Amino acid sequence: MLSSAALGRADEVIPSAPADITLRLAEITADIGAGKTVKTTAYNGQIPGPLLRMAEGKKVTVDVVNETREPEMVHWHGLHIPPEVDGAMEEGTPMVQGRDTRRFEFTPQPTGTRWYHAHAMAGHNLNKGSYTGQFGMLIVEPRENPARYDLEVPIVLHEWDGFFDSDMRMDVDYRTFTINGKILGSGEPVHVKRAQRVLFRILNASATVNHRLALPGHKFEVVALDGNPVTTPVKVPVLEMAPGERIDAIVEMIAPGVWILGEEDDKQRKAGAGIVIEYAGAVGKPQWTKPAKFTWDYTSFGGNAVPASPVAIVPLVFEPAFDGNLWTINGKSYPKTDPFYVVENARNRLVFDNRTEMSHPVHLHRHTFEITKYAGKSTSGIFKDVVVVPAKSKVEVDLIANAPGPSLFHCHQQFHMDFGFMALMQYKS
Ligand SMILES: [Cu+2]
Repeated sequence: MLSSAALGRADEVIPSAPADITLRLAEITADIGAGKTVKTTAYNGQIPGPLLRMAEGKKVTVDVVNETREPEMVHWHGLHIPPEVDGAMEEGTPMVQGRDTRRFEFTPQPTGTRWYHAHAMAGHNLNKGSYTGQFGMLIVEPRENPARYDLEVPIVLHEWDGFFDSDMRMDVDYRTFTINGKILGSGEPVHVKRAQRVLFRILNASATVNHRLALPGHKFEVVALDGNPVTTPVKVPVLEMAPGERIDAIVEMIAPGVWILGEEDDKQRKAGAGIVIEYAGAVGKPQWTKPAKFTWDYTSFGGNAVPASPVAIVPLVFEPAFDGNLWTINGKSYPKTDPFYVVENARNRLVFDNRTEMSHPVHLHRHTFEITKYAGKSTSGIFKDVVVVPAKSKVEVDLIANAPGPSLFHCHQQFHMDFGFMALMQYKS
């Protein structure tokens, strides 16, 4: 506790000096365009929350002012920070009680596209946790920016008006989708110029929905996954992202016009999942054309280095339980799951063995892992904190365990996390 307390603090008593950042949690009625509003809890009265920029290795203080009646938690997704401030009750981060304020202090690392969001159980309440407006992008800036681009555009996906699509209440569906808090056609277009290199920083802040995005007439050069530069930047026509994932992609503006950057699925795009990209001087109705069939494959961005042998191999088996209402890790559902153990300062291999009929985007807090084998294919140099484990497949990831303390591991699909798909990773003593 002592060593990590030196790196991160969660204080109840607020010193008089103002914090670097203040996040005010309150219920708002947000105008999302097309005559629609949503009533939800959000940060600083806006959706998404403010785009935060922090400098690598420079300590920050954040005041979380909870103006709601309910205890809340802000999780710093993708940061390697101590459990006391990471933002997960299960790791020991203190909740911010209703009508209370707490100051968090930590040193952000590593650099890249990160994000912050609510971390609470929602169960069947579709107005809680990641179903709400409590999400925002966080960029941890490197001392020197390695990428060459002319314009940076954050793209944040979310959805609203959730409902259960049957009496069984096992699958959540949505009536409305937004990018950067607005229904397609309602927000300000992204203004670009011919020959510009535009860096899109894209975040799927959905509670439960996978997205596939395209921009007709253009390709995405994927330069980073979950904020971490890839070994082999490749141009692709479609980006695929599960809840929690981020993609940094550079688009060369080579096709003047007015376009829709949008979800491939017609139903979701027509329900709002898109944003207009407008070239200077171009006029007319935003154009959409369906992309050619494309299979997203993480390993296309990887290399072929052979990883060193791990000192420990940790199997994690995912199975449904009972009538499919619960998920299990190694035979048990959270909170009854057993912690799994890794060896400190060593290479540990986690083997995700998905024996279920659907894919799961699993997330490990406070660490970054490297994909070493994906559905039978060896790869290297792809560093992530969320990875989609396809149905009936195995994914192996290596992790250098250098952030002692409890770390939460869970499916980032909120409805799966809430129904058992969660366990704690601990360091062997
Ligand atoms: Cu899942």
